[in-house]
Amino acid sequence: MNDTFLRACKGEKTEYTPVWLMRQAGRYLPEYQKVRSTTDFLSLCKTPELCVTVTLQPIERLKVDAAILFSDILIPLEAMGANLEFHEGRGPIFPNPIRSHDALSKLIVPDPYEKTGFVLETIRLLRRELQVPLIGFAGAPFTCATYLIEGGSSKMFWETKKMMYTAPDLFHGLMDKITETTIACLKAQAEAGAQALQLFDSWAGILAPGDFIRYALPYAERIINALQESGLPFIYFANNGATLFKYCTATRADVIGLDWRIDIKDAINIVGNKAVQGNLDPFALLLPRKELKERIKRILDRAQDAKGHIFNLGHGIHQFTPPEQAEFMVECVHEISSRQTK
Ligand code: 1CP
Repeated sequence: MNDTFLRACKGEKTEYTPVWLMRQAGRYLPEYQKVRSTTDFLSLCKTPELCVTVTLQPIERLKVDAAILFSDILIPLEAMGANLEFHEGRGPIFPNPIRSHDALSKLIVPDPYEKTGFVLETIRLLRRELQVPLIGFAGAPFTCATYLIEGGSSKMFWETKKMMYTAPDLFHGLMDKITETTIACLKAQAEAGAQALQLFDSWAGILAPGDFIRYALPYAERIINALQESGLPFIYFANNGATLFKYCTATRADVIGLDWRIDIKDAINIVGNKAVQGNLDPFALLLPRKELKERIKRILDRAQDAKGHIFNLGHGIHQFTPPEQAEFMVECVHEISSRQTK
């Protein structure tokens, strides 16, 4: 069993820097496209055998040091009773956005065993196959709330901010229900065999620091605290969060995820005694190999003082990335970091 990733999460020394890629299973891989050509996305998420297949694809191809469960942050929201649709090329849609107390009252806090047993079955099956640790995950409540309130993806987040500022009781009520749902889901993932947990706060960066502290962070923190009893390393990733790290660091998360908009050394100075994960710009994978390798080396060099470093992209891999470039990235991280630690 390769436990480099787990040791780095805990700030222990490793022979080389472990690496995985956010969204490493997905559309940039032809082998994923092949599976997807036979099934729609939501059916894929609900078929454990297929989820196992697509989770394993990048492990075999890229030789990464961790696997991430194939699922989606929106799956628990559907289990809460929100109607979820995926239209090809348009991303997720909630046709009945949550914008009233009446709509909120109809959402439930689902039992993950009853409503999302397929996720737990995927984890159990994966643990029999994997030689690297398995990461379970959920969306952070703020990020999940934006999808429910906007009715899908957004650029402006008009409805979300309108609710925060003009109907705070409704907003906090929704955050509360999502938080309870997320705690139950992550506890169930831990029981099923997940070996680390990551909370994706993809849209945290649209908030002013004061609003992040007031409207988002307390809910993420409740989840992190509730999962302490699982004993699993916890990664908190607030995307676009250069101005938010100091608050994320104050939580009990073991690892702080970094996007690419901050120099890793500056981030480590803020994060201090915790491990960090990141922070290559996903588009850097398009660079000629020589330049890509230089960028990887620079990040590894500048992360030498970290309590632990897990190399990753600063956000998910883009769907048009040539897979060979991702393979090359993993090779470079392993090669350069093994030399550094000798
Ligand atoms: O057509 C397809 O095949 C669907 C594309 C796809 C995939 C491959 C979606 C729809 N979700 C996923 C898998 C997924 N999503 C994983 C597991 C795969 C892996 O990491 O290897 C994970 C961890 C997620 C997490 C996720 N989903 C996030 C947080 C991470 C991030 O990128 O910020 C978010 C915001 C989502 C919502 C979502 N689901 C799918 C899409 C296209 C989106 C994003 C929509 C948007 O930009 O608002």
